Amino acid sequence: MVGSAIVRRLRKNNHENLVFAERKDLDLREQDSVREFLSATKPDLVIIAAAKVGGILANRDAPGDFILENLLIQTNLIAESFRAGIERLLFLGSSCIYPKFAKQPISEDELLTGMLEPTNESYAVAKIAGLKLCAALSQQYGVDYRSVMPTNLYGPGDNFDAEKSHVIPGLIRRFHDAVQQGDDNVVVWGSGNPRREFLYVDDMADASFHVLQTEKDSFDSAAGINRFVNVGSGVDHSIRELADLIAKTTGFDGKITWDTSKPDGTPRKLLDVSRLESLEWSHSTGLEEGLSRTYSWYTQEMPTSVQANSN
Ligand code: GFB
Repeated sequence: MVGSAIVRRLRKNNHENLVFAERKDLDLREQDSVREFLSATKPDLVIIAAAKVGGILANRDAPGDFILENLLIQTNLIAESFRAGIERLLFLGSSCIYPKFAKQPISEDELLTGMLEPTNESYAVAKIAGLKLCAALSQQYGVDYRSVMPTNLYGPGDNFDAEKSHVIPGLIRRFHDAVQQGDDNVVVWGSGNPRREFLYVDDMADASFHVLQTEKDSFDSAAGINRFVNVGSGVDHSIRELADLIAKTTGFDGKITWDTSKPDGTPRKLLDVSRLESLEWSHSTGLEEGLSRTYSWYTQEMPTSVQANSN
């Protein structure tokens, strides 16, 4: 989802000289394959949008896969870029790097100040290692490896699996199916009380592009020693509010039942985006508009075979 959005954004600026690898063509978990790919394509700049991602249940149930695959993907790309003499790199992390009870809104200085949320500790540890690796290589060897920490992302190209996905695609899928099948009840996980900040994926791509365009001195003075900035909208919503908005977007007017046997996860995750604002970037797509665009994509462009099989 994010990689495709970044490619769209780069093409909008007439950057046609792009090389990218899709999962079927290059296994980023294989160090030799990554080395061969970089040596054959010789990029000036590497953007790491690839990761093993999933929603709260996928993370909770497969901690081994989440830590192992993410460490392999990012370490192979960062280490092999460094070995190949590539001076510039952008690593995409996640707002789950912060402590479960971080002070809200969460500033970059909250990193490593407390215990992580247990449901996504493996993923978070991998992402922390990735940003630290970029920062340490930059500090020691003078390369320019930057990181961005996005809040919860959504949009076209997302994974709409009913169980393993994040909350927005999971609920779009379930509410849409209920409307199609004439069901008057949809089950939503948890208590409805957790609060999350959501960012439309094309805004994330725009922010990534903006961070890459920023002069090194300006980036360094905003991002500090760990060389990363938060990317978010600065606005959060309860899951209850989100479920109501998705019901409205999909035309569902039945009942919502809360399954409190499912985990809530972090109580609140709202990023402090003042560092990015100091670099003169802010988001442009509000949640209602982003949901409506995502739902249009889901109903019009996502192949029906995938819609039918993605559970
Ligand atoms: O999107 P989600 O899985 O992300 O869940 P996290 C957000 C909240 O929505 C949780 C609730 O409180 C869920 O219990 N929720 C309600 C649902 N219904 C659903 C549903 O049908 N599907 C899902 N997925 N949630 C993930 C991390 O945490 O966020 C990842 O596990 C990553 O590692 C990602 O960082 C951005 O914010 O809880």
